Amino acid sequence: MDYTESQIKYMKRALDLAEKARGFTQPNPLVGAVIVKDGEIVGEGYHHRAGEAHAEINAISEAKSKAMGATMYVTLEPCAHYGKTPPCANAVVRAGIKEIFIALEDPNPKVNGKGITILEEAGINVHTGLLRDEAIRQNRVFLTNQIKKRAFIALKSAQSIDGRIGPADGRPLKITGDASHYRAHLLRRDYGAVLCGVNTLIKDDPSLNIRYNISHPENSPVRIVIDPHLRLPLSGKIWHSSAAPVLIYTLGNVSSALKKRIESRGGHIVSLPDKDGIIDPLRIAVDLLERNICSVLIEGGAATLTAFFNADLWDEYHCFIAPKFIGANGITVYRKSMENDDDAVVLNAEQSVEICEDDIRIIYKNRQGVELCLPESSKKKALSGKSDAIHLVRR
Ligand code: AOF
Ligand code: ZN
Repeated sequence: MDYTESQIKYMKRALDLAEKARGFTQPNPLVGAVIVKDGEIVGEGYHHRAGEAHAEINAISEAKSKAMGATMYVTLEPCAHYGKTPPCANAVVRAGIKEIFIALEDPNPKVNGKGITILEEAGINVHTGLLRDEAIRQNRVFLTNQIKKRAFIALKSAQSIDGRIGPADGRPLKITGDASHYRAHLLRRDYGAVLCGVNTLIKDDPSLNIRYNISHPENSPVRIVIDPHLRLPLSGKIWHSSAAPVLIYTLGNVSSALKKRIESRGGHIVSLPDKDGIIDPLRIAVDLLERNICSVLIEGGAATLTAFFNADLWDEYHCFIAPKFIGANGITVYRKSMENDDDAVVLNAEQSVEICEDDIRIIYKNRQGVELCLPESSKKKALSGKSDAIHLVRR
């Protein structure tokens, strides 16, 4: 279907409204709604946080009786279930909406087309797919949680132009500049947790918090360490800042004395089973979602990033590149050796290449993204392998 400029404009407005609540709605999606009558917006709303009213309800309460005979633009299929709030699809029918544009179907099994059926059976003219790709991108965390039943995983590295994240002896070295550093802290705000491996914790002594006064006081990301043999020092910076809880994934049993010492510092230990000598990244990703941590930013080091690349357990990769060579004896981001040509890990560039003063940031996305699990129209586009920006690597 071809959409008019004003239809696109109203759906963009709905997406912008939804965006206002970023960081506050999890585990729920970001949703925005706009009601238009005689070429004028008569009601707008968005979902502010989990447990509160859904977007459509907020828009309908603003439009009041003007919703009768009007058109609604909503970024996600109206829900069909009694959850923390009653079904939006019924409220849309009751309000007298005559036509509705929906950007994306809701894959939540409680909804999954049932909302659209309610609207159609009530005689509403329903169109789905307007700005669908934008809606998929906006709700990639929610979609990953619903479809893949695990936390959304973003990887991040700061590296030299020759792909090194540090010198051979492992001593910390500032690779990227201040602008990238600031950008990386902004990035942390978008995730439910920030994670690193124990080697990075020992070598770099990170706080894993958000600095520059840019955090939302209510939702600092949980700090997570993967530490199979509980080697983490009990004196590091991570224990000094009380920004957010510290979660430690380890293997096997933990002595009760050590457990007590960690817990007395505010840490929480989660033991997971061994898989080929490491903690299975998938178990971590599933466990995170079970704890209502819907997304995680994994910041290194090389062993941790490689484990997630190898398990193909990542959704997005933020690669900051500084204009420096560190040299052939530096540590590479990806540690596995290639045995034959097919072993190459191939990434798709996504959206944009951002300049951070002297550095650049490229966002890559996994070729097996959630788009592939969604209905036919978006599937075709995803399979074509094209992205909106520069396609850096092609097979
Ligand atoms: C909508 N509009 O604004 C949102 C929807 O626990 P509840 O009752 O808030 O339901 C949460 C589920 O409802 C969530 O998993 C998703 O499927 C849908 N969210 N639906 O029509 C909204 N936030
Ligand atoms: Zn709803």
